[in-house]
Amino acid sequence: MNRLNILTFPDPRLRKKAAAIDVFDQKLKDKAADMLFTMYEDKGIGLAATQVDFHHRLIVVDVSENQDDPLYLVNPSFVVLDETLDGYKEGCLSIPTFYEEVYRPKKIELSYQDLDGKHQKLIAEGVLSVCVQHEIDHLDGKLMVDYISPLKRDRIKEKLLKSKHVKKK
Ligand code: GNR
Ligand code: NI
Repeated sequence: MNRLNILTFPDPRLRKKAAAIDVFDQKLKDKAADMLFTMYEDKGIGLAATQVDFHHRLIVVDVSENQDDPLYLVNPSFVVLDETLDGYKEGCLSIPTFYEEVYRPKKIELSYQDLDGKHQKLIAEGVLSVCVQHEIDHLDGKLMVDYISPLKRDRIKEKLLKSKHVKKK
């Protein structure tokens, strides 16, 4: 298993739109395993392929208490079942040390494929719903700071550019 490098805001590669996956081979499973390993190492509850510079529609999530119940989502999409907006103080491994309140629909029905290409559905609420919506945003090049004011977003950008978290080229 390999630890993957996580891109940090404002890296332009975080703005790329990920492509659909249509080959379900061992390479895909290896990438998913590397992503899960990286996510656990960094104490995250979700990780989108975009964050590790792999621009294909793959997400790993684990919202379980003991981080022993991973979910692999390929080509995920959702419909909103309860459009009530719930606020949640979100963090992002690509925006280290910043936490911002984001409002998202409360309940969704998620459709996705598993690592064997089999179609699956899942109803999500609470932190799973929050996390999956946050991850699908990543696949579309969207970040949680896009939901806050441009002024606040620019302040976060400037701070991260000056901080040790951002790898200089
Ligand atoms: O680890 C993470 N925690 C988190 C907390 C609240 C809302 C969303 C998240 S996802 C984040 C990991 C990450 O950056 N995934 O893209
Ligand atoms: Ni994130």
